[in-house]
Amino acid sequence: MTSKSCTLIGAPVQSGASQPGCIMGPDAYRTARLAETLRDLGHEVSDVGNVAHGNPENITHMNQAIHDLPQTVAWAAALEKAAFDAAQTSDMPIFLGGDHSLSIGTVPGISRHWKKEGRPLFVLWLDAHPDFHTLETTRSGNLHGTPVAYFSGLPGFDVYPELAAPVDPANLCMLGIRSVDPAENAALAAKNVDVSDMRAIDEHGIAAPLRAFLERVRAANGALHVSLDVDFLEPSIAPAVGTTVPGGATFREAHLVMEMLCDAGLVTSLDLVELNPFLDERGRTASLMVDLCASLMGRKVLDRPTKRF
Ligand code: NNH
Ligand code: MN
Ligand code: MN
Ligand code: MN
Repeated sequence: MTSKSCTLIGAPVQSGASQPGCIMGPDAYRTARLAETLRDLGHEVSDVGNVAHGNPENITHMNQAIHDLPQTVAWAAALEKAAFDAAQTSDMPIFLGGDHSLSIGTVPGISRHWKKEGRPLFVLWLDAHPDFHTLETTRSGNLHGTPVAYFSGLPGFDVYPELAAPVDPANLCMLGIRSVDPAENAALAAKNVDVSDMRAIDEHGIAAPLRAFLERVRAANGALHVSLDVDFLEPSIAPAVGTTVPGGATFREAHLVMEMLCDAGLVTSLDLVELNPFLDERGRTASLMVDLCASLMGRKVLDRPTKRF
């Protein structure tokens, strides 16, 4: 792949998850040598450090289950700006999470940039969960369950920042889904979202739905944001996540997705989310996420280095 300018942006968000630990995510990726790995592939990499948020405002919502709303909204505002700014200057902003509530900021910032450039944004959501709750429907109150409903323009998000450029639900593709709450299921059906759950992937393979989606992105001259949740992966290969669900993507399925994305050359930004290093085993999940990133950015199977640790 041609050399890209990559910007690493730390987003140590954990207010959207039920248990602490994602705050350590960005430094785990640094420790696992993400920047050096991308440089070895010929890319120009700058690590701009971690984003910080402003003072949280006193925001409330009538759904009493919701927790940490003010802090999550403060993160969203800061990350929306960081994402918009990074997209002006970088071929490939890469957000180092942090729980998935960081996408409440990153995707809207990226989509504001592409609206200005006159290109539609498409989003590939690699996750066990669709994260399609509204503030009314979430029962857990964990706001990492809400980003896709919000940036797709569903109603009921008045307390989140105003969206400059909602993502058309027709421009979404979800792969790996296997834990869906009833209200999410109804909303996904109502918006006709392209969801390939694990049962469909078992039957048809992971390449077929991805290939069809990439053809749609290309036909529309779209930009493509990829949001990779650690729990997309089978827990036995990726234990460092608070919400493991059995039956996830295998090592090869996950690498194949990244290799096909690399070949398509359409990806313009990336979230790496939900890594909880407190739950990891000797850094293996962080290292796997770095290796998946390497496949996305041009490493071929035959170029994989022999592991020395
Ligand atoms: N749907 C569940 C909830 O709203 C799970 C969300 N958890 C995630 N999402 N890890 O990716 O709480
Ligand atoms: Mn909390
Ligand atoms: Mn998620
Ligand atoms: Mn998930």
